This record gives sequence, structure tokens and C-alpha cells, in this order.
Amino acid sequence: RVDVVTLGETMALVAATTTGSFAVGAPARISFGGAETNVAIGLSRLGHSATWIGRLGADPLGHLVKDALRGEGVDVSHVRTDSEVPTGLMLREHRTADRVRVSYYRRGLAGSRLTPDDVDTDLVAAARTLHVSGITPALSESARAAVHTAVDAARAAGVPVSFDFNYRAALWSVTEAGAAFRDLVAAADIVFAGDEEAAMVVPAGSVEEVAKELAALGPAQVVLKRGAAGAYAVVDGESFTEPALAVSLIDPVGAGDAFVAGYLSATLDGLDPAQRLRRGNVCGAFAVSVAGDWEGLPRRSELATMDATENVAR
Ligand code: ADP
Ligand code: KDG
Repeated sequence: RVDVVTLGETMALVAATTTGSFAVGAPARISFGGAETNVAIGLSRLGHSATWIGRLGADPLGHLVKDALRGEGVDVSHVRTDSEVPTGLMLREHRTADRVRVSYYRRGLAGSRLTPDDVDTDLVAAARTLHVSGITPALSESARAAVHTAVDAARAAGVPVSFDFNYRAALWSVTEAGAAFRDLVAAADIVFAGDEEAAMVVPAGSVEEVAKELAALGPAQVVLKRGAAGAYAVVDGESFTEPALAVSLIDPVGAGDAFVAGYLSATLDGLDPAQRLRRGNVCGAFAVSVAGDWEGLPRRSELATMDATENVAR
């Protein structure tokens, strides 16, 4: 029985290694990233089993993603190779020291061609948790249907559904996304959002109000990720707050996914809500302190590293 099944699009990443525009040839390295595989890698490093469902092209970048996920211990046996179109790509420029610009080359490419047929509903029904994000339903009609197929299979089998808003303005409008997110919140047991994202579905208000309004739509657990302010949750009507860890910010991308991995990991371990938030914050702290979406994610044996008072451990 797999701990977590997740689905979505993972793209190759061309990430600048110095500041400057790609228009003048700023140097870059090749990696990959995708919200759901970031979560799957985080879970795997923490000792849980995770299966990712998605499509990749029959090209070197598709091989890069699949091989790296396999190396991280993520089950890729449900990944489909789509030989008709390439793997999607994103460019990440450090346009200036303080401004990152992400450009997507993904429309119509492999990840967007996910369909309900790609989702093994028996696999989902046998999982301990299904995790989906609000990126996938924005990719295409068939990807959106795939998310609903997975969510319906999970619900029918009593498998908890975890949903992270992950609103991407480049993909759809606030209005379109808000309506889709509302349905997913209502279908989910655990919901993750940022304060602003939450206000796409419920009236804007204080953190407490927004979380309560989201919880009123159905989910037993609503978790607001609050960047350097840490996280706030309402779990079964009770509220919890945990501060972020004090770390040096190197790269904020992937922090939310790291947080989700930590929170779900602690949930799978049967820990209480405050401990779930704490593990989420620790994983988020690791992610923001290291360049890359998922490279900085901790292994279980490293979780306590953040408690150290010395910079060097030997
Ligand atoms: P997202 O990537 O979804 O926008 P956040 O920016 O809220 O998510 O970050 C997710 C989590 O990562 C936070 O709840 C926190 O635990 C951690 N985190 C984010 N930014 C920082 C920071 N500057 N310092 C320490 N922890 C951070
Ligand atoms: O959360 C990080 C993701 O946003 C990134 O890896 C790429 O999945 C991605 C997206 O669509 O933005």
C-alpha cells in the first residue's frame, strides 16, 4: 500500500546560475521541477513511499526527469511516455539579484496531455493519501479530468485527499481558478494555501477568518503557508500556529511543496497538528536555504539539523 499517490506535470528546468537575462546569454544549468514531484521527492527522502503519475516526452529531458525521480526513490512505473510531443520546459532567470523571472514552454506538451486513462484508480484507492495541486487542472481539459478521476477514486475508497492551491497566474485567471479550487477544497480533507490564494475562494480577511471559511467548505484540515511567518492551521475546528525557522533565504521556489511534504510526512507518522506544522516549517526552511526546487529537501536523518546551534557539524 503506497503512502502517497500524486499526479501532475513535471518540466525540465533551465535555471540561471548567475544574475542577468537569458537575452544576453546568462549561463544556466539543466534540472527539472514540478510541484507534485517536489512533494513526492520530499516524502521519499523522509522514508515514505510515493508514486507520481504524469507524462513525459520521449526525449533526453524526459529521461532526465524519470531517471532522477527513480534515483530519489519515487515510483515512476505509472509515468507515461508520450512520443508525439516533447517534455515541457521552464526557464528561470535571475533577472536581477532580487527578481526571478519564470517562463513556461508547456502548452500542448507532454505533461498537459495527461488524461483520465493515465490514472490507475485501483492504485489511488489503495493509497494512504492522494495529493493534487491546482496547477494540473489549469493545464488542459483532459488534465483537469484526470485530477477529478483521481479525486473521485480516492473519495469513493475513503482515501484522504490533499490539495495545494498552487495558483499560477500564467496559466489561468483568478476567476477561473477560484471556481475550480472551490470544488477541490470541498472534495479535500487537507487543504494547503497561501493567504492570498485562500482569498480566491473565500472572502479576504484575517488569517483566522480565512482558514475558518475554508474549513467551512468541508476539509478537516486547512493549512495556510505563510512564508517567513511560518504556518497556521485549523484542524477539526481547533487552531494552531507555528513560526518559521530563521534561515538565510537563497531560493524561495519549492518552499510550499517542501512544506506539504513535511506536513504529510508527519501526518502519515501519526503526529499531532503542531508537530505536522513544525515538520512542514523545517522542510520549508531547508528548501528556501538551498538553490533549486527540490535539491535542498531533507532526509529523515537530517530533520534535526535545523535545531543545531553550531553552523558546522563534525
Ligand atoms: P509557497 O512556496 O507555496 O508560496 P511559502 O512561501 O508560504 O509557500 O513557504 C512555505 C513554507 O516554507 C513556509 O510556511 C515556511 O515554513 C517556509 N518558508 C518560506 N519562506 C521562508 C523564510 N524566508 N524563512 C524560513 N522559512 C520559510
Ligand atoms: O512549486 C514549484 C513549482 O511551481 C515549479 O517546480 C514548477 O510546477 C511548476 C509550475 O507549474 O509552476
